Amino acid sequence: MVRNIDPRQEAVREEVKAFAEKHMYPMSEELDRMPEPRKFPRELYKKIGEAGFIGYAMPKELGGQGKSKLEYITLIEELCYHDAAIGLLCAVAELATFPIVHFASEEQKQKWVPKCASGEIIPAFVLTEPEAGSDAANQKTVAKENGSEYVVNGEKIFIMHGDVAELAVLFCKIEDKPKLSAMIVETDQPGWEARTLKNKMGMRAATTGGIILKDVKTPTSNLLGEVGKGFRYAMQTLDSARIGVAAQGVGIAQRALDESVSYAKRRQAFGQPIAKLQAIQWMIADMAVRIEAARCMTYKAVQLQDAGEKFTLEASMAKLYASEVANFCVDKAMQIHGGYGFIGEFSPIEKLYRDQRVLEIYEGTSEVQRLVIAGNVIGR
Ligand code: COS
Repeated sequence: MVRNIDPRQEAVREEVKAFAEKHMYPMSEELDRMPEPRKFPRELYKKIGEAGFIGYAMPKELGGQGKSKLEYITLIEELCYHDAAIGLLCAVAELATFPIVHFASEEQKQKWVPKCASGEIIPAFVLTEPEAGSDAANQKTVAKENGSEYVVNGEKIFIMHGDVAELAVLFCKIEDKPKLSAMIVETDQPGWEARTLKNKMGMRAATTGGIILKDVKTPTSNLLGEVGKGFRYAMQTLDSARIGVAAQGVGIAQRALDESVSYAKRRQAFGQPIAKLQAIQWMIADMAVRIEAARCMTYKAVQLQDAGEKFTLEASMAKLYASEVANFCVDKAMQIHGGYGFIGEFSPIEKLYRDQRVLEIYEGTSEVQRLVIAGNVIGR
């Protein structure tokens, strides 16, 4: 049972449920089991855009729905309850568009945000490199200024939607400047070579790309904000996106709990439903308590964000905790379901198990969250 902290959340849940029944469940298995080479689900992405979900938290004047971040986080939680990989399609669009909404010039915003919000174009947040994951500032990708253009060379990896994105918010160094900068790149430029990474464990509906940049050109007018502020923009974007990952965790964990309760009431052993067994009840109770705590932390972080207050610490705490809770709950759900959990044809538990694992890795590993938390608690 999910208790809302704001009446607007119920409307979001209803809206998502209706969408999920019509558009997500019919596609869910096909997208998860699609053989390699995997294809990005453009048709579904378009439908998500038409439903207004991609631009949910983006400003109305830029073609978004102008919803509060709390409503957006509820959207992600609820989408991920039904299918986390499909929910991720939305979360990635928000992650990639956030730096444009918040740090771009008015002209840049008008040019790109409405197209991202509607789902007409797919944006990607292009930060991680083969040797710069957690150590995000240590980038090797370099842009050289040549008249009115930047010429970019480098390599990026693990970029969500990077294989299909039409627009990239790219982080790199500009020549000899020591600090990162951010720029917008239209990916139809010669030298932009993107591929879909293969054999992903989970979250398969949302594809992941590897990108090589060979003399890729972008106008200097596509610089985002100021030279040298890229790392700060990336961190502020990730602060926001980490609440989204927490919401993914809450949605997945709640699904694992609901599936477990329903199964435990149906499944008979030793002459009674296993829900009557204390061993099962304790697992259900441990799941329920953790989900409640993760949900409270997630909503607190996003309420701070909506209030315009600093929320770096709370976002990291929520992301760390909710992703660990998702892992815990899915593992317990697997134990409760036994063989019916381990074999994918019988229940969604096997998919939940694969989908949740990346939450402790992307948008800052659990170890990075602990660094951020300790840095905020202890001080520098
Ligand atoms: N908001 C605004 N500014 C921030 C910030 C935040 N949340 N966090 C750091 N900054 C700023 C600092 O104020 C500092 O600014 P100045 O250079 O002007 O002083 C600068 O960024 C560097 O800060 P800091 O020294 O804390 O950075 P570190 O290199 O120590 O950061 C971690 C280390 C590990 C926290 C950071 O690199 C990180 O989050 N890594 C993970 C990256 C990630 O999530 N990757 C996933 C990619 S997306 S799937």
